[in-house]
Amino acid sequence: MMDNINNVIINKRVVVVLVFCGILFLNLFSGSNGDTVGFGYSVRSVGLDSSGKFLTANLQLIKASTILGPDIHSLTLTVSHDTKDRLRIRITDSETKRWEVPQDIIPRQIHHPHSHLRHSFSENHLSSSPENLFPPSENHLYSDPNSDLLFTLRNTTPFGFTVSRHSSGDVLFDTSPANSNPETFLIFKDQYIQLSSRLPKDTSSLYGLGEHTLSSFKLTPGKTLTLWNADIGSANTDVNLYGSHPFYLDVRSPSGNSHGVLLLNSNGMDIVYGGDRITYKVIGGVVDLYFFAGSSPELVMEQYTELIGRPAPMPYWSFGFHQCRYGYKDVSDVEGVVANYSKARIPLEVIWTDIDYMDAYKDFTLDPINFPLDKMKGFTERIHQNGQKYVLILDPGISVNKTYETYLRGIKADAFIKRDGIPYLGSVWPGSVYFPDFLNPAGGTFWGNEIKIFRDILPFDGLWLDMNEISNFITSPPTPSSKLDDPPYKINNAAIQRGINYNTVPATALHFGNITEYNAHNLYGLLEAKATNAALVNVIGKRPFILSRSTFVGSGKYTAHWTGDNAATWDDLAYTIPSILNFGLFGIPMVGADICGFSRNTTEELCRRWIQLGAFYPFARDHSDKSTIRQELYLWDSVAASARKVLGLRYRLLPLFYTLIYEAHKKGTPIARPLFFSFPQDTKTYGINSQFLIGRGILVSPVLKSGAVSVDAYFPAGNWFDLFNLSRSVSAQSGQYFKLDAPPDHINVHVREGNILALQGEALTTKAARRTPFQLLVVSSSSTNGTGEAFLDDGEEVEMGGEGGKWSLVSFSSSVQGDKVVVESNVVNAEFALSQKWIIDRITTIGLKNAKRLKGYELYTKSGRSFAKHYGIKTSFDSSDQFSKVEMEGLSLLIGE
Ligand code: MIG
Repeated sequence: MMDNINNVIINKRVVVVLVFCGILFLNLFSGSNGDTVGFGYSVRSVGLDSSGKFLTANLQLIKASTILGPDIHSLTLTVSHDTKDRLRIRITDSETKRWEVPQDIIPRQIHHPHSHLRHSFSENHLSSSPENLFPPSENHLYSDPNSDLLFTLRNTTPFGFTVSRHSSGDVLFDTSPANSNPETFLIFKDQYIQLSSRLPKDTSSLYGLGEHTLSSFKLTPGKTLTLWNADIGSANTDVNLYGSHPFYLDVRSPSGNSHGVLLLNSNGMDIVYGGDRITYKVIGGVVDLYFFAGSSPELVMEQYTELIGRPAPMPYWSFGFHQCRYGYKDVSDVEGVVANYSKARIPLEVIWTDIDYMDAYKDFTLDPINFPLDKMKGFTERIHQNGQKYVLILDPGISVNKTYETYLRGIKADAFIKRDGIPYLGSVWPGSVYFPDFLNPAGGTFWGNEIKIFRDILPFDGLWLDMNEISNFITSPPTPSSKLDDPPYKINNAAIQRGINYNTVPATALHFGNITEYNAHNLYGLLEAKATNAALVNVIGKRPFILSRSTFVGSGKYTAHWTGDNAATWDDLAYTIPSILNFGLFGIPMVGADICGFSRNTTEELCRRWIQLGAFYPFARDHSDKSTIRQELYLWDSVAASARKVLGLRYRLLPLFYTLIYEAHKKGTPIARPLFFSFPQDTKTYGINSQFLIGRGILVSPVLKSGAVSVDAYFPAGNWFDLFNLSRSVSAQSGQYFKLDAPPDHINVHVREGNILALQGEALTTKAARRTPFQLLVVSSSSTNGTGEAFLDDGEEVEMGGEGGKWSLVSFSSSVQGDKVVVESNVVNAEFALSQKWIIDRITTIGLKNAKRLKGYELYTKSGRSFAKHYGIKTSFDSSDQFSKVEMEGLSLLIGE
């Protein structure tokens, strides 16, 4: 009986929802005169531009529609093979210049919209026999002999194209109109652009398109992913958050061939992902699509960051452990935290202050009572004496206050965003504020100057940029005469089609050069980070460390990122893995989530599991909200003990983390990587959300559930060794799940055969850790040769691995030759490493198969055969596991040799 009643109620709900959807559909796609949102375009003429490099075509509107505004009648399509791995497709208004991401933000080739056609084909010719559009030889115009990407003009009426992979024939992107469904047509209006592609549902796995908190790293069908930078806590799943990254990685099974797709557009958009289709619905700008050929995920990242900018190098110290909290009361509160870390023997590298330090929340000021200058000076001095660092927060809003010098200088420089000819008045923590306009050169200069003045007073080491979406406590009413504040297509802002002006600077506000906030909104955080980065190079003269909440395509060139306001829940703990992996794909490899959770009260168990995982985030910071209980790691004995253990391993791995940011800076490869980066042909890795790799071969398998003391962890084929206890191993014949013990104090971290790690010793600061000898861990493999690298420099020179810089790169390799394991090293720029006198004092070789005993060893250097008499070398041989381990201690091999 009860069941029946429930059924009836549920059925009723379903009916109501369906009717509602029907109404929405009618409203959107059929106006009063029965027309639809659009009818698409037909191809008029095709040919090469005057330079002979671009394919260009003219597209004419088939029939006008008025829904979501009038259509643009004539479009120009340009296709170019920018590099052998990058294909670009651009579509814009043939007559009128439209907004695009400025060239100085992301430099790229100019596609002239009005280029002359060298060859052109008559309209009749086109529509009568589209297959024979080009004589076979001319067909090559769409391809490039060096490129694996192929553009095909597929349909002429309505227009549609495909991008395919030459080598495999795989269709990567297919905009052919389907079943006269207007949802699949190209629509191009001033404030609504629609582009839709078919996807092979069963063989394509998509990742990216952020920023969102999602429970699954692999995008799941049936989602609308909205991109509009907003101050929405990341504890909220599936909604637009602080940053916009219209980039996805598509991994095709079973080959593992991967490609990337970027829609370079800064306007607000909804991206509807249906599994078998992806549809962009954008409220401005142009279609500027980039395809990155891969075909490995790593190569996609290299190609993507070649366009958008390689990730910034990070100072060595930024890989230490960070502690922050919103609500530190005063200087002695903060100093107490630092002292307690030291007392508990838990590594603490960086201490942060949130907006509490400011005088009435004004940037570049100090609270005269709780954070007075003299005490802050003493505090930073002691911090620096300990070898520690100090980072503070800045919000973009400048308090409107005639006694505030920063404000007065900003007014004088005319540095603020305007509306109706005067600075736009927002409201944030200090009350009324103006926002610096970073599109205005004067805005950047003003900001940099304020940073300089403040840094001259207080020697902070890095800057934290919050609220830069821009977050605003008020929503200004729309300007009635403008369609910008309230555009015809409502993106799904905050999942409820909140207007785009909601709690931000209104779309009709103006930046320098009359650029509207409507167009530039999503760029603000990127521009603030860029200006701040330049300021820090100028003021400190060392490699900058910046942490920004809001990001856009290319932000990684200037800043690190944290995932914002998560909550202290087990679900939030799990979401941090997809979020961090996504930022790796966005070219922002230095990323972390607030360890132990930001909002809500954490618990001892959650905080313990969180530091176990967080110790392996590229950026590791404990941070919490003002209204929550304190959560510094020393507060619970079990958390403290776990922290010592896992941060101990992190600090031993510092040379690896640092080498990975070097690799990221040179090639765009993320630090924290999805398993498929190293195992693209293992399709079972495509759906993994709860494990990740550090670099190529370290697998982190955390506990993400309350009460759990074991973990079901997936291991791609190979032999894997517990990094805490080198003699515990997991052997996966093919990829398979293992149930591993995960007692309360333990996280499973394994290294795969074929890796060579240069480790250093544990210490309480990175500076102290860098003074310890190196230890080489060779994870021998009978099936693959081993490799490993260590990048070495002083950790803070502005350039990383630049020309004329003081750095060394050591490459290790190992191979099994008969009954020998041969380990070799090669050094580029040895001078720097030699000058530091860094030595390797121990070589541990694990993973030896069928070894009965160690017979001996020989040591050679490049200068010739020299049985360097390393007296006192202690060797030990251990065969207790299925594998054997050999240890050589007491060495003093120069790592630079
Ligand atoms: O309105 O500065 O995400 O990390 O502690 C909240 C106070 C402003 C939001 C940040 C958070 C920070 C907090 N900020």
